[in-house]
Amino acid sequence: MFALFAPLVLLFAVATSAHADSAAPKLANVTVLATGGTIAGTGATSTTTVGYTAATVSVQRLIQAVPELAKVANVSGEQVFQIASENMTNEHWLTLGKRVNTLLAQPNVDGIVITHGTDTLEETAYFLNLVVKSRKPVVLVGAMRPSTALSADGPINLYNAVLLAASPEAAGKGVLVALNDQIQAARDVTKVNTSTLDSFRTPELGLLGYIQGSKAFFYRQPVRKHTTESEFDISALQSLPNVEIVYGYANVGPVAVDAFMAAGAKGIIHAGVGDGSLAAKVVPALKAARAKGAIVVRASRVGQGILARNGEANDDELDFVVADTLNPQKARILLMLALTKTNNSKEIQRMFYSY
Ligand code: DAS
Repeated sequence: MFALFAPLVLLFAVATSAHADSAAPKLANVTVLATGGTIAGTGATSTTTVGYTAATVSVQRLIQAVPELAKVANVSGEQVFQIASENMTNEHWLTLGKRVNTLLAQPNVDGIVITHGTDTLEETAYFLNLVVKSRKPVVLVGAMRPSTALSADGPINLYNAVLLAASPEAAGKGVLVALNDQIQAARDVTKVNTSTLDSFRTPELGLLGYIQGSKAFFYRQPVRKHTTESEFDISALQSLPNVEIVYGYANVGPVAVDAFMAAGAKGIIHAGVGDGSLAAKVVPALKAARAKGAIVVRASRVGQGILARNGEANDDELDFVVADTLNPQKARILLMLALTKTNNSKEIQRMFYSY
């Protein structure tokens, strides 16, 4: 009797499974590149939120600790580095940027998440924003508490970052930073607190959106050029030009500028007080640096606002560049990449108004 119905049962089974397959959305392929940091950190007790060891947990264990990842993406992991991010170097950035571009050129990679220490996360994010040659999502994520802590933020931050990297809406918006349920732009985000969960902010220019209930919500997108619009190419680079930062404060003198120039700096970022003001005692050293061919960029230690050209100094006469709204650490990154293309100060000023 069953033999009569077997073909029908088989037909029904095939039809439902086909329907089920067609109903179930295909998950994006997301690669997690791990570099270390607090998100991979461990402490002696569950209440150790300072004085822990960063960069001890492997990428596989980070992924295994969040089984929910399998619901939002097909996740694979690579341990690129295992360092506290205060030890990030130009060489690390070149290695990471080249790996990201190699992976994103593969059709079976839909997005990338980079787990990273929070101390220099904003810098790595901005560097990648200028050198990634793809519109596919690249999301940097960290944590403010080590993996062993009560209410560790790493697992939910990683889940949100993978979900964001798997989201079609995240494509073409430049490199993104996702902590604390917020989506920030690589160019403008900065760490504003030494230890709290909401340390990553974009104080005046604003975050891009939120991640809530396993979904990404965008409300704005970056204006400045990034990723596929960028003129910078690191594929053939083995090093980056030596650019250093000098800090402005009451009573500052020329020693730091002179020392950096003696060490072979090709660019000086001056993190000045206020609107990038130059103390009279520093100006001769900066002029001498420019005369030796170094590019001098006026930035501000203040943190927000436009650095006005020909405001606190006659940049046209001094042949200096101004950083626009980039903080000193990000101005350094743009100047390093600019110097791989040109030594022309007017061309470099154009770049600071474009990226
Ligand atoms: N030392 C910090 C770093 O690796 C730890 C962290 O906050 O991630 O950036």
